[in-house]
Order: sequence, then C-alpha cells, then structure tokens
Amino acid sequence: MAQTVYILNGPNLNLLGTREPETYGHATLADVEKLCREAAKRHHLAVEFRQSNHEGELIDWIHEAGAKKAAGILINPAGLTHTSVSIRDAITAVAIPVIEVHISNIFSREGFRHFSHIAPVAKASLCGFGITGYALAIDGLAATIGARGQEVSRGG
Ligand code: CA2
Repeated sequence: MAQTVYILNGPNLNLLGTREPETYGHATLADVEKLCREAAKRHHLAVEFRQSNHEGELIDWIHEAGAKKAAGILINPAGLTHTSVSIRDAITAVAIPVIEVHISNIFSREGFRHFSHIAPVAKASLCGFGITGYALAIDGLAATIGARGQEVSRGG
C-alpha cells in the first residue's frame, strides 16, 4: 500500500486566490491540492490534504499522521508559524519528517514573519517559491524517505 503524506494548511489559507494576489498569487487552495496530488503521484505517495482555521485541529492532525506512521508531513502553518509553541511541540512529539512550506518569502516581509517556531524542529523549510514550493517540498520529502520515483521509460 502507498505511503501517505499529510499536507496541512493553517488559518486563512482557504482564502488563497481571493485576495492579496501580489503576495500569494492567483491560485486557489484547490489548485494547490491538485499540484500536490500530481507531485505525490510521481513518487507513488498517497495524499491527505487538509486545511483548518483552528490550531487544535492542526495539532490533532499532526498526532494522527504520527500515529498512522505517515511518510511525512508538509505543513504551511500560516500565521501560526510565528506564534505557536503548541504546533512546534506537536511536531517534536511525532517521529516522522515534517517539512515547513510557505508560499511567500517570509524573510522579505514584515519583521514579525522572520521568526518561525517551526523551522528549528522541521526537517527542512522552504519559502518564496509560490505554490510550486509545495511540489518541491514533496520531491524533497520523497528523496528524504527514499520513495520510489516515477520510472523513466526508455525508448528503443
Ligand atoms: O507565505 C505563506 O505561505 C504564509 O504562511 C501565509 C500566511 C502568513 O501569515 C505567513 O506569514 C506566510 C498567511 C496565510 C493567509 O493567506 C491568505 C491568502 C489570501 C488572502 C488572505 C490570506
């Protein structure tokens, strides 16, 4: 059975594509999900794609991914990146790789976005590539866990 990657999205990311296109682009969260499913398929990974505006629900899902021994978690904690010790603690408590993803370059924005509670406990952090960052993070996770990539078809 395929290994599963949990892709967790934090508060307000349900609004993606409706406002602030200069910062977050025009793609919707549904577009992000489609991109993730395509990237994961190339590595034969199944996807649990979720979004919540509630910190506790995100924490429950991190625990769930850990308990189910998921291949890993990609998380865009959104604003909670900069405030949530509890999400950091949940990540520390699970024994699976967690990759932090941000659509925008948090270091080129306001000072309060420069600090991440998540980065020190994440396997890797990636920001500034727009929604393409999610696909890049899936490729990185797959490389980390040694997931089987798409077989290259040989001609001739
Ligand atoms: O760049 C990212 O992915 C962020 O995680 C997005 C968060 C922000 O607080 C982080 O500093 C960086 C904001 C998510 C809210 O997204 C919206 C999208 C469209 C309209 C309004 C909010």
